[in-house]
Amino acid sequence: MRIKVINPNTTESMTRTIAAAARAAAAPGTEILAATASTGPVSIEGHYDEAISVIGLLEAIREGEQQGCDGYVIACFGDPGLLAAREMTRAPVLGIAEAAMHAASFVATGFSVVTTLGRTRIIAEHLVHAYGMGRHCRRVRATELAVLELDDPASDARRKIVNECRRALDEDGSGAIVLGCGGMADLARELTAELGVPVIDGVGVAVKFIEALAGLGIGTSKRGDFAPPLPKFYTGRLSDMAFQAPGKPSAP
Ligand code: 5HY
Repeated sequence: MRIKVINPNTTESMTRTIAAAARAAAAPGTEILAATASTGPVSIEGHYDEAISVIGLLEAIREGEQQGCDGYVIACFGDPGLLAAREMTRAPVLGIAEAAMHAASFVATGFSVVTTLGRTRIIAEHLVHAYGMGRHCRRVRATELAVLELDDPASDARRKIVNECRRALDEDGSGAIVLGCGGMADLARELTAELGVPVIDGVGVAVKFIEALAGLGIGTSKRGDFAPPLPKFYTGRLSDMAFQAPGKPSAP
Protein backbone atom coordinates (compact mmCIF):
# COMPACT_ATOMS: atom_id res chain seq x y z
CA MET A 1 0.00 0.00 0.00
CA ARG A 2 1.26 3.52 -0.82
CA ILE A 3 0.06 6.49 1.24
CA LYS A 4 1.04 10.05 0.36
CA VAL A 5 1.39 12.38 3.34
CA ILE A 6 1.33 16.01 2.28
CA ASN A 7 2.55 18.99 4.26
CA PRO A 8 0.69 21.92 2.67
CA ASN A 9 3.18 24.48 4.00
CA THR A 10 6.58 24.80 2.36
CA THR A 11 8.82 24.06 5.39
CA GLU A 12 10.83 20.90 4.67
CA SER A 13 11.89 20.37 8.31
CA MET A 14 8.24 20.12 9.31
CA THR A 15 7.65 17.62 6.51
CA ARG A 16 10.47 15.52 7.99
CA THR A 17 8.76 15.57 11.41
CA ILE A 18 5.45 14.61 9.80
CA ALA A 19 7.03 11.87 7.66
CA ALA A 20 8.74 10.32 10.68
CA ALA A 21 5.42 10.13 12.55
CA ALA A 22 3.70 8.64 9.50
CA ARG A 23 6.41 5.99 9.03
CA ALA A 24 6.36 5.13 12.74
CA ALA A 25 2.63 4.42 12.44
CA ALA A 26 2.66 2.65 9.06
CA ALA A 27 2.33 -1.12 8.83
CA PRO A 28 5.28 -3.06 7.34
CA GLY A 29 3.58 -3.28 3.93
CA THR A 30 2.78 0.43 3.72
CA GLU A 31 5.05 2.82 1.81
CA ILE A 32 4.85 6.45 2.93
CA LEU A 33 5.49 9.10 0.29
CA ALA A 34 6.10 12.41 2.06
CA ALA A 35 5.59 15.65 0.13
CA THR A 36 6.05 19.34 0.83
CA ALA A 37 3.92 21.87 -1.04
CA SER A 38 5.96 23.28 -3.93
CA THR A 39 4.42 26.72 -3.51
CA GLY A 40 2.68 28.71 -0.79
CA PRO A 41 3.25 29.85 2.81
CA VAL A 42 6.12 28.60 4.98
CA SER A 43 3.52 28.10 7.70
CA ILE A 44 -0.28 28.12 7.70
CA GLU A 45 -1.70 30.44 10.36
CA GLY A 46 -5.08 31.65 9.23
CA HIS A 47 -7.71 31.51 6.51
CA TYR A 48 -5.62 33.36 3.91
CA ASP A 49 -2.61 31.04 4.37
CA GLU A 50 -4.93 28.03 4.16
CA ALA A 51 -6.54 29.27 0.95
CA ILE A 52 -3.19 29.86 -0.74
CA SER A 53 -1.80 26.50 0.49
CA VAL A 54 -4.52 24.55 -1.30
CA ILE A 55 -2.87 25.00 -4.71
CA GLY A 56 0.30 23.23 -3.59
CA LEU A 57 -1.77 20.57 -1.88
CA LEU A 58 -3.85 19.82 -4.97
CA GLU A 59 -0.71 19.69 -7.12
CA ALA A 60 0.65 17.04 -4.74
CA ILE A 61 -2.59 15.07 -5.00
CA ARG A 62 -2.41 15.28 -8.82
CA GLU A 63 1.16 13.95 -8.70
CA GLY A 64 0.05 11.22 -6.30
CA GLU A 65 -2.50 9.98 -8.79
CA GLN A 66 0.36 9.44 -11.24
CA GLN A 67 2.29 7.67 -8.47
CA GLY A 68 -0.52 5.18 -7.89
CA CYS A 69 -1.20 6.24 -4.29
CA ASP A 70 -3.79 4.30 -2.30
CA GLY A 71 -4.61 7.17 0.05
CA TYR A 72 -3.70 10.69 1.08
CA VAL A 73 -3.14 12.52 4.37
CA ILE A 74 -3.44 16.31 4.53
CA ALA A 75 -0.96 16.99 7.32
CA CYS A 76 -2.16 20.41 8.43
CA PHE A 77 -4.61 20.89 11.29
CA GLY A 78 -6.85 23.14 9.25
CA ASP A 79 -7.46 20.24 6.81
CA PRO A 80 -7.08 22.71 3.89
CA GLY A 81 -8.44 21.59 0.53
CA LEU A 82 -9.87 18.37 1.98
CA LEU A 83 -13.10 18.37 -0.03
CA ALA A 84 -11.41 19.50 -3.26
CA ALA A 85 -8.85 16.73 -2.85
CA ARG A 86 -11.64 14.19 -2.45
CA GLU A 87 -13.05 15.26 -5.83
CA MET A 88 -9.71 14.43 -7.48
CA THR A 89 -9.30 10.80 -6.48
CA ARG A 90 -11.02 7.48 -5.76
CA ALA A 91 -8.57 6.92 -2.92
CA PRO A 92 -9.47 7.89 0.68
CA VAL A 93 -8.29 11.36 1.73
CA LEU A 94 -8.10 12.32 5.41
CA GLY A 95 -7.17 15.56 7.12
CA ILE A 96 -5.29 15.24 10.41
CA ALA A 97 -7.86 17.30 12.32
CA GLU A 98 -10.83 15.17 11.29
CA ALA A 99 -8.88 11.94 11.86
CA ALA A 100 -7.57 12.97 15.28
CA MET A 101 -10.95 14.18 16.51
CA HIS A 102 -12.64 10.94 15.52
CA ALA A 103 -9.91 8.89 17.18
CA ALA A 104 -10.22 10.94 20.38
CA SER A 105 -13.99 10.42 20.39
CA PHE A 106 -13.41 6.64 20.38
CA VAL A 107 -11.21 6.64 23.50
CA ALA A 108 -12.53 9.39 25.80
CA THR A 109 -15.89 10.93 26.66
CA GLY A 110 -14.39 14.37 26.06
CA PHE A 111 -11.22 15.72 24.51
CA SER A 112 -9.40 19.04 24.31
CA VAL A 113 -7.42 20.33 21.35
CA VAL A 114 -4.09 22.06 22.01
CA THR A 115 -2.99 24.12 19.04
CA THR A 116 -0.76 27.08 18.19
CA LEU A 117 -2.07 30.65 17.77
CA GLY A 118 -5.34 32.08 19.03
CA ARG A 119 -6.57 32.58 15.46
CA THR A 120 -5.87 28.90 14.74
CA ARG A 121 -7.91 28.04 17.83
CA ILE A 122 -10.92 29.76 16.26
CA ILE A 123 -10.39 27.90 12.97
CA ALA A 124 -10.17 24.60 14.86
CA GLU A 125 -13.43 25.47 16.64
CA HIS A 126 -15.07 25.87 13.22
CA LEU A 127 -13.78 22.38 12.32
CA VAL A 128 -15.12 20.87 15.57
CA HIS A 129 -18.61 21.91 14.55
CA ALA A 130 -18.15 21.15 10.87
CA TYR A 131 -17.18 17.57 11.81
CA GLY A 132 -20.04 17.13 14.28
CA MET A 133 -17.63 16.89 17.20
CA GLY A 134 -19.33 19.54 19.36
CA ARG A 135 -20.49 17.03 21.98
CA HIS A 136 -17.05 15.40 22.19
CA CYS A 137 -14.71 18.39 22.19
CA ARG A 138 -14.62 20.14 25.57
CA ARG A 139 -12.38 23.02 24.50
CA VAL A 140 -9.83 24.15 21.93
CA ARG A 141 -6.78 25.77 23.55
CA ALA A 142 -4.03 27.95 22.06
CA THR A 143 -0.39 27.89 23.25
CA GLU A 144 0.25 31.14 21.32
CA LEU A 145 3.21 29.41 19.67
CA ALA A 146 3.87 30.31 16.05
CA VAL A 147 3.98 27.21 13.87
CA LEU A 148 7.67 27.62 13.05
CA GLU A 149 8.53 27.91 16.75
CA LEU A 150 7.73 24.20 17.00
CA ASP A 151 10.93 23.54 15.05
CA ASP A 152 13.00 25.99 17.13
CA PRO A 153 14.68 24.41 20.18
CA ALA A 154 15.05 27.90 21.69
CA SER A 155 11.29 28.45 21.67
CA ASP A 156 10.53 26.30 24.74
CA ALA A 157 7.61 24.94 22.68
CA ARG A 158 7.50 21.50 24.27
CA ARG A 159 7.11 22.93 27.79
CA LYS A 160 4.38 25.32 26.65
CA ILE A 161 2.48 22.48 24.98
CA VAL A 162 2.80 20.21 28.04
CA ASN A 163 1.60 23.00 30.35
CA GLU A 164 -1.44 23.66 28.14
CA CYS A 165 -2.21 19.93 28.06
CA ARG A 166 -2.06 19.80 31.86
CA ARG A 167 -4.45 22.78 32.10
CA ALA A 168 -6.80 20.98 29.71
CA LEU A 169 -6.81 17.84 31.87
CA ASP A 170 -7.27 19.87 35.07
CA GLU A 171 -9.92 22.30 33.85
CA ASP A 172 -11.81 20.89 30.85
CA GLY A 173 -12.95 17.50 32.12
CA SER A 174 -11.19 15.96 29.12
CA GLY A 175 -9.86 12.42 29.01
CA ALA A 176 -7.76 12.86 25.89
CA ILE A 177 -5.77 15.53 24.07
CA VAL A 178 -5.63 16.21 20.33
CA LEU A 179 -2.42 17.86 19.13
CA GLY A 180 -3.55 20.72 16.90
CA CYS A 181 -0.65 21.06 14.47
CA GLY A 182 1.19 18.80 12.05
CA GLY A 183 4.42 20.12 13.54
CA MET A 184 3.53 18.52 16.89
CA ALA A 185 3.38 15.01 15.36
CA ASP A 186 6.57 13.89 17.10
CA LEU A 187 5.22 14.62 20.60
CA ALA A 188 2.25 12.24 20.84
CA ARG A 189 3.91 9.12 22.23
CA GLU A 190 6.08 10.87 24.83
CA LEU A 191 3.23 13.12 26.01
CA THR A 192 0.92 10.11 26.30
CA ALA A 193 3.45 8.51 28.63
CA GLU A 194 4.12 11.74 30.56
CA LEU A 195 0.46 12.75 31.03
CA GLY A 196 -1.08 9.30 31.36
CA VAL A 197 -3.88 9.98 28.86
CA PRO A 198 -4.20 9.46 25.11
CA VAL A 199 -2.41 12.34 23.37
CA ILE A 200 -3.39 11.99 19.73
CA ASP A 201 -1.47 13.06 16.64
CA GLY A 202 -3.61 13.14 13.52
CA VAL A 203 -0.77 12.13 11.19
CA GLY A 204 -0.34 8.65 12.64
CA VAL A 205 -4.07 8.17 13.12
CA ALA A 206 -4.83 9.22 9.54
CA VAL A 207 -2.26 6.72 8.20
CA LYS A 208 -3.90 3.88 10.15
CA PHE A 209 -7.41 4.92 9.15
CA ILE A 210 -6.35 4.95 5.50
CA GLU A 211 -4.73 1.53 5.85
CA ALA A 212 -8.06 0.30 7.20
CA LEU A 213 -10.22 1.96 4.53
CA ALA A 214 -7.98 1.10 1.57
CA GLY A 215 -7.39 -2.38 2.96
CA LEU A 216 -11.16 -2.94 2.94
CA GLY A 217 -11.43 -1.53 -0.58
CA ILE A 218 -13.27 1.56 0.70
CA GLY A 219 -12.44 4.64 -1.35
CA THR A 220 -13.89 8.11 -1.86
CA SER A 221 -17.35 8.04 -3.40
CA LYS A 222 -17.51 9.57 -6.91
CA ARG A 223 -21.17 10.49 -6.65
CA GLY A 224 -22.54 13.90 -5.66
CA ASP A 225 -20.08 16.57 -4.60
CA PHE A 226 -17.10 14.21 -4.69
CA ALA A 227 -17.63 13.45 -8.38
CA PRO A 228 -14.57 14.49 -10.45
CA PRO A 229 -14.27 18.22 -11.25
CA LEU A 230 -16.14 19.18 -14.40
CA PRO A 231 -13.98 19.63 -17.53
CA LYS A 232 -13.42 23.32 -18.31
CA PHE A 233 -10.74 25.77 -19.31
CA TYR A 234 -8.69 27.51 -16.62
CA THR A 235 -6.95 30.75 -17.55
CA GLY A 236 -4.13 32.90 -16.17
CA ARG A 237 -1.50 31.71 -13.67
CA LEU A 238 -3.54 28.63 -12.81
CA SER A 239 -4.20 27.58 -16.40
CA ASP A 240 -2.42 24.26 -15.80
CA MET A 241 -4.75 23.39 -12.88
CA ALA A 242 -7.57 22.25 -15.16
CA PHE A 243 -8.49 18.80 -13.85
CA GLN A 244 -7.35 15.95 -16.08
CA ALA A 245 -9.50 12.87 -15.44
CA PRO A 246 -7.52 9.70 -16.13
CA GLY A 247 -7.70 9.03 -19.88
CA LYS A 248 -9.93 12.07 -20.65
CA PRO A 249 -9.16 15.59 -22.00
CA SER A 250 -9.25 18.33 -19.38
CA ALA A 251 -11.38 20.79 -21.34
CA PRO A 252 -14.45 20.42 -23.58
C1 5HY B 1 -0.42 22.95 10.63
N1 5HY B 1 -0.38 25.18 10.24
O1 5HY B 1 -0.74 21.83 11.09
C2 5HY B 1 -1.26 24.17 10.85
C3 5HY B 1 -1.68 24.28 12.25
C4 5HY B 1 -1.64 25.63 12.79
O2 5HY B 1 1.53 25.18 8.97
N2 5HY B 1 0.63 23.26 9.86
C5 5HY B 1 0.66 24.60 9.65
O3 5HY B 1 -1.00 25.76 13.79
O4 5HY B 1 -2.25 26.51 12.22
